[in-house]
Amino acid sequence: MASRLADRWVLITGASAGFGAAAARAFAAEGARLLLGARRVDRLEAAAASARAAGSPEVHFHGLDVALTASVETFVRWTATVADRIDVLVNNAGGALGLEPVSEGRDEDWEGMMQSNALGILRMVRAVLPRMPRDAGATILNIGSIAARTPYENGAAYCAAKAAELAITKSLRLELCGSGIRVATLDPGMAETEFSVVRFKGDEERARKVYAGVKPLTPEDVAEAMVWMAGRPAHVCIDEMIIKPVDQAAIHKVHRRVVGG
Ligand code: NDP
Ligand code: 8X3
Repeated sequence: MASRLADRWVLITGASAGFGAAAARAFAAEGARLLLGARRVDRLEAAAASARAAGSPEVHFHGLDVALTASVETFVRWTATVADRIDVLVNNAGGALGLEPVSEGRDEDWEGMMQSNALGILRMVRAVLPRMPRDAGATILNIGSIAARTPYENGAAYCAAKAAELAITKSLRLELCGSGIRVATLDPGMAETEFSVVRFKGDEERARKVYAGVKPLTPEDVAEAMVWMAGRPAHVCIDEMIIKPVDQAAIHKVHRRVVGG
């Protein structure tokens, strides 16, 4: 049976790395057509090439900074030059900046996290909604985090930004009830991507320690869940999915194997 996602137009934000780049490959393998956005255009070019190799009939990419309204509007206007509609919007762009107590927090980190993880979703949805078909299985899929549900010390601003993502998702589902557009959140736990390198501002050794002795989720694990959620029959909405590694029973309860043991 042909995939329900075949020939659908799927827009993925933050497609230059991690979950977003893996999602591009996974939707491509279903035969979806892709619109990819992120700030690093050279990395988008590589992600687009991988997606074409994975089977997408059509892949386009364009620079996008979801923290800037003008950039979002330019991006969505550009989509109209290559695609007649947007069937699936994956709001994946985001991440964490810093891991400090509030007493030592930096305004630019707090503002950056709110911009990308929360306000970016509002901007993308506002711009894309006029281009989404009604009653045809259109999907808005927001990427949250278990951090939205269990706040942790030194993560106040990131946890708050992801809690905002969850609230935005729930409000949107109410606003769009009757439109036929489904609204979902996928909330991962620990996954090894560039997330920790970005959080620790390029300190790769510190980033590696986050995953020491653990078998974290891979970007492909998360992308597989995205494809499944967006590929349900048009009348079905998977409102929320939490996906964690088996080694992470809860945000603070991570089993670490002794290295070499
Ligand atoms: P990565 O750092 O590997 O990827 C983040 C992506 O977001 C990059 O493509 C980056 O592209 C993009 N991005 C960041 N800021 C912006 C912006 N302002 N405008 C456009 N694109 C932006 O991390 P992940 O793949 O892990 O993260 C993807 C999402 O998953 C994030 O929302 C993150 O919070 C969430 N998440 C991650 C978890 C993890 O453990 N890895 C767990 C739970 C949730 P560029 O820099 O080129 O703009
Ligand atoms: C990323 C997972 O636990 O680092 O959202 O916040 S965590």
